[in-house]
Amino acid sequence: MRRLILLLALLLELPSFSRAEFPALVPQEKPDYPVSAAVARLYDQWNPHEDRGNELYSNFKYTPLKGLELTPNISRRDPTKVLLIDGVYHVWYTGRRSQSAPVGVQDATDVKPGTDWDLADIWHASSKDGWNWVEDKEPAVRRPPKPEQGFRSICTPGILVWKGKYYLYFQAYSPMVGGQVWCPVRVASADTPDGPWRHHPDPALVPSPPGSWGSIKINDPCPVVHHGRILIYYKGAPIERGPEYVLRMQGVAFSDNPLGPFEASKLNPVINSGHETCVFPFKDGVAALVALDGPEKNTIQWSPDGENFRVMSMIQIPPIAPGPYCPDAFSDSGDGRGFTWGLCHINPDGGGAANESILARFDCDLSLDVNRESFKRNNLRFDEQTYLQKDVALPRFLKDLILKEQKTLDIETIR
Ligand code: AAL
Repeated sequence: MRRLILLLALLLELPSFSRAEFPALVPQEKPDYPVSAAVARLYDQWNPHEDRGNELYSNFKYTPLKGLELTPNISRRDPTKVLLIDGVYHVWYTGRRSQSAPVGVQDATDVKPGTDWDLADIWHASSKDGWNWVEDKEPAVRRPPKPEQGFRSICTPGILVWKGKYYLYFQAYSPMVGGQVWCPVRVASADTPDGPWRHHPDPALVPSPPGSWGSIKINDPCPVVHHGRILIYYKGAPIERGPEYVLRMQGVAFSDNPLGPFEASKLNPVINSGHETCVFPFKDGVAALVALDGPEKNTIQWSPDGENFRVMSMIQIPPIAPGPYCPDAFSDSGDGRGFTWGLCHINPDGGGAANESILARFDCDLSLDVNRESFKRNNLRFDEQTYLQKDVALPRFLKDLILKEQKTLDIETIR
């Protein structure tokens, strides 16, 4: 009898032994037996099928634009979202045509730009196919006359279509660009994508109160429409600088009038990382591509209400300053479909504020309407040139420092 009871007990135990090994066929539901913290995260935070099953994960593949190639002393950067109106694609961007390349903020003059986005206007280009582009002969929106805010440079536009009219929001600098200078966002409007554009006298967004996170600059205005309201996302910067202060975070402001006033979210900043903004409707919420800076750099995030975001994926080589072609950015359908391509900028010599930029096209799969397996891949690997390029290869001064520290840091493995 005792033997029988023991055998029964063993048999009852058996299933739990077999359950204890995590199966090769990944369970769709979170297992109800104990799992490690990492496996729990696969279900609680990620997706049991990793990035393959994640609509907000993608790689990005780049193509130079025909018609907007690099030309000395001409810079094009920070494109808006791309619109498709009556069969023609439209984009607006920071355009600089100056006598010289940027010379740095200290040496800037009335005709020599300090940074890549100094002495700039808002330019417009159009395309029939999204690959070949034609730039207008003149800027779409010119700097306003002195002493109006923005007489030195207007740059980094964001486009909104609202009730059949077009609105461009942009950074407005006067007198200087670069460093800790006052930068509100101005707005110009037009009845058609080809203009003419009218400057509105009042700023659409101004920096936040002294002592707060965005007290000197509001950058990268990025409008979307969600739940009947206009939301403008932006990067803020405080006047104070130093390791204890906010470097780069993003906030949002709401209005039902494109000319404002916009009311800043009480929860700002709503994104703790990122550099240029890129926000788009996704399902019934709002998604953001967050790149370059901060602890959540190079992620895609999603929020049901536009104010409370969570990380949905981690991405590699994200587009810089992306302006996606996102047809439902302003339709407020409650069912945002995402996007498959857009424009971004590249610094041909690797970056920095004093270098010229070109616009480029990126393709991806951040769309609910396609399934492009090659864009869902992991394990991207790069060639020798990538690792040994400027800014990635170890520079001489760091090698000297490392050699000095090596004397005390590299101690015997076995002592
Ligand atoms: C960009 C944007 C803003 C910054 C500068 C010009 O890529 O983040 O516009 O001010 O760089």
